[in-house]
Amino acid sequence: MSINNFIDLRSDTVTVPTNEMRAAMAQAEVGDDVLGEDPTINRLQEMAAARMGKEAGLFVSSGTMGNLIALLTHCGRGDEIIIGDSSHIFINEAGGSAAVGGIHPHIVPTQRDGTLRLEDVAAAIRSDDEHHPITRLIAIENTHNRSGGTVLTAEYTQQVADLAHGHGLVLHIDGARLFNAAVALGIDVAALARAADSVTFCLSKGLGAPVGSVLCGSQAFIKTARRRRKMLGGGMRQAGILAAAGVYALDHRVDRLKEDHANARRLAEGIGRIPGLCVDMAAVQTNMVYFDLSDDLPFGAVELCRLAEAHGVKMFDVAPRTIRAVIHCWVSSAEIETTLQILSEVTKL
Ligand code: TLP
Repeated sequence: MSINNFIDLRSDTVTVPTNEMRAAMAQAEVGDDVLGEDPTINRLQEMAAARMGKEAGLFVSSGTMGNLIALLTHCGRGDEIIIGDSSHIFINEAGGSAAVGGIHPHIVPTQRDGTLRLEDVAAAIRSDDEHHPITRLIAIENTHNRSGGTVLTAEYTQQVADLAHGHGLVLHIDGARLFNAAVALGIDVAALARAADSVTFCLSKGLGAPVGSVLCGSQAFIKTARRRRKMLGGGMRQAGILAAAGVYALDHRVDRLKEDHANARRLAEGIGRIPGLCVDMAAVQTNMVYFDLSDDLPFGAVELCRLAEAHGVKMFDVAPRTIRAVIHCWVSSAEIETTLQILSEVTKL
């Protein structure tokens, strides 16, 4: 099951397409998508919109591009967006919305469970004063990556949407792993997306496609988003070959995410039993395990990752004493056990 002979837990972005997915890609009907004539892309966009409970969808090259296009579509230069201080948009998207769109980020603290406190968001909304930027949008992230892959509920999402709409703002969801959230909650993904004005989700993470995300929203929103995508050079041509992997993923790879969640829990429980390592089990809700090195271990996260890699397990050090392990379809339950053995071995003093 491993990828290139490693148990690769760095991210679910490392997943490679299965033979069945590759066959679907090879057989895809294609056309010029800038002219709207790629039947496979059109199909993926329709499927995605239907799943999200939105009118329309737009196939984009990545989660980062989906978020950027959403922000460029909702906001103008000098407008302000309210986002979490540990959101992917704030930390990991190269400042794209500021660089490309002149959009001003107003950050509020992300809580341990990945939510933003409604009071903090409300306090961040600007008053009508010519000194201020104009608040235009609130963005939340579900699942929340840096909080451990934590799940935001439909009720919470609705509360943020009500707050946004009550102030004439829009709500965008970075739903890179929204299907993980829906599977963890055992609900229809549309229940998590419905209240938002736009949502983007990734095909190239736990769903196992090699490329792509879909941005969904109203017909009018997607019409403008298409123009923004073109502006960014993201108008692809016969990309139905890529979209076919997405269609296959939506048809065949969603329900199995629960296996990844079960494996993540098994890994977390095992790590919790290894002296020198600690896990906050409350944060292990989907396919991610963030764990800390206790002070008595004489080395840090970089060194532990290096030792584990030398034994065939790749992980990312995300802070000096914190490591992230992400479970996906190329990690078997047997490899969870192997990983635990290796971690016990390399942390022995
Ligand atoms: N996250 C990647 C890295 O960029 C950190 C990962 O390995 O987790 N939103 C969220 C919540 C994400 O976690 C990611 C990717 C994205 C957006 C961006 O997706 P891509 O990589 O397709 O641009």
